Amino acid sequence: MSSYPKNWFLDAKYGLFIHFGLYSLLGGEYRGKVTPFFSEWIMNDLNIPLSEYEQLAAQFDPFEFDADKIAESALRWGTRYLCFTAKHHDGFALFGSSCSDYNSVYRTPSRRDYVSELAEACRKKGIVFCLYYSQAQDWHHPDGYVAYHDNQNKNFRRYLDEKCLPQLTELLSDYGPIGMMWFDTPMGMKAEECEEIYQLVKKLQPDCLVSGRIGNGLGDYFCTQDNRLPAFPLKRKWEIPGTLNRSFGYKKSDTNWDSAETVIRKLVKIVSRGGNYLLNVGPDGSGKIPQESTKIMDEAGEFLSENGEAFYGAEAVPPYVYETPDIYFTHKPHRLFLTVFHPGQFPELTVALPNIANIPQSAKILRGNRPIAFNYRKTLENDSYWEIFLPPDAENQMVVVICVETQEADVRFELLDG
Ligand code: H79
Repeated sequence: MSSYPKNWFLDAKYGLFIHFGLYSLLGGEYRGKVTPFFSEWIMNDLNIPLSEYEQLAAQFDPFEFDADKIAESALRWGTRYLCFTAKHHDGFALFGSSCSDYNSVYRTPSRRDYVSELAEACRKKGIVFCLYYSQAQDWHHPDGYVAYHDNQNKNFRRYLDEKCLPQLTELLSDYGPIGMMWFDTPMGMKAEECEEIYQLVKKLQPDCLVSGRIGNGLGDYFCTQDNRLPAFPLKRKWEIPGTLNRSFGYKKSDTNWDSAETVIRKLVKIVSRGGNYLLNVGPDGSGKIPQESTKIMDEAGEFLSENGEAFYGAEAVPPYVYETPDIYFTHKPHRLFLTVFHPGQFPELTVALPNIANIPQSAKILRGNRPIAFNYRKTLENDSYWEIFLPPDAENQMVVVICVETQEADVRFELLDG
C-alpha cells in the first residue's frame, strides 16, 4: 500500500479536524434544552436514552456534505492533514462497518460511507488522511465504557472483540493509507489492551501513527489536552487538538469564535514550540461547515499561503525569555523567522531584539520577498542584539513575517551573564 512521506507529521504542522456524526443534527439542542458542553457529548450530558438517540439515524441525510469540497477547503486553509471522526463516543460509525450495523451506510437514508468519500477526496488532493476512533468509550455497545458512569460490570473484552478491533481492522484495511489513528479518552483501559490496539494498527499499516491518547503512555507522539498549549519545551513530537469556538461537534448556540488573528497566533506559538495544530470544524446536520468557521479559516489560510515558508517543516525554537508578546520565532536551518503582530506599535517601525547571538546576513519580508534593512550590534557590555527596520507600509498591517538568514544553522539566544 503506497504511503505518506516518512516525515509528514513534522512537516505538516497544521491539520484539519472534522467532528461529524448524529450529534451534528441536534446542533447542541434536544427537546428545547441546550447541552452545557460539547455538542458531541449531548447524548451523555442530557441523558438522552439510547433508544431515542438511535432514531436520529433515520434523519441523517447530509446532502451538503461534499468530500471534494471539504478537501479543497482544507488545501485552501493551508492544512496538510485531515482527521475525521470515524466513530465518536456515541458509537455511531460514519462508514459501512460489517461488525455493527449502527453506521451511516446501514441505518441512514443517505446510505453513504463518509470515511470512504473523504479518503478518496484527500487522496486526490494530496492531503494526509487520518481517522479519529473512540477506542474505549462507546455508548451504543453494551460493554463500551461510558465516562462518569459505573463501568465495573462491563465485559470490556467483549466490546474489544466484537466492535473495536474488528472496526479498526476494517478502517485500516479498506480505506487506503491512513496517516494516523487518533484515539481518545482511554479511561480505565489496561496497558495490554492499549498495546493490543497499537500492535493491530502497526500490523495492518506499519507507517500509520498512533496518537498519544491511545493510553498508558503508548502512542507515537504526545497529545496535549484539548486547546491546552504547553508552557515548556517538549522532547517528543506533539500535537494540540483545538477548536474555533468551544464545541467540536456543530453547536448552534456556540458563537464564541476565535478571530483569524487568534488562530494565526496560536499556530505560530505551537510551531515555535515544535508542535502541530489540529484545528477543528464541525459541519452541521446538512453537512455544511458553518460560515463563521469558513471565514476564519479562509483568513488564516490566506496568511499561510503567503507565509507558509515560516511554518511548514519548521523546527522548535528555544524559549526566548524576554520575548515581547507580539513577536514569535520559528526556525529552519540558517533561517530565523519573526512573526510580528501589529508592527505599527513599534516606535519607528524598528523591531529591537536583545540577546540573539546569531549573525544575520540578510533580512526580508516574506510576503512579496522584499529585502529590508537590519543591524547586528553589540552593546558596550558586549551583549548582542538585532535591529530590524520595517518598511512604512507595515504600519497598518495586522501581521508581517520576516525571514532573517543567519550565518549559523541553529538558533543562539544568549543572555548577558557577565
Ligand atoms: O472529540 C473531542 C471531545 O469530544 C473529546 N476530545 C476531543 C478531541 C473529549 N472527550 N472527552 N473529553 C474530551 C474530556 C471532556 C470531558 C467533558 Fe464533560 C465533556 C467535560 C465537559 C464535557 C461530560 C460532561 C463530562 C463532564 C461533563
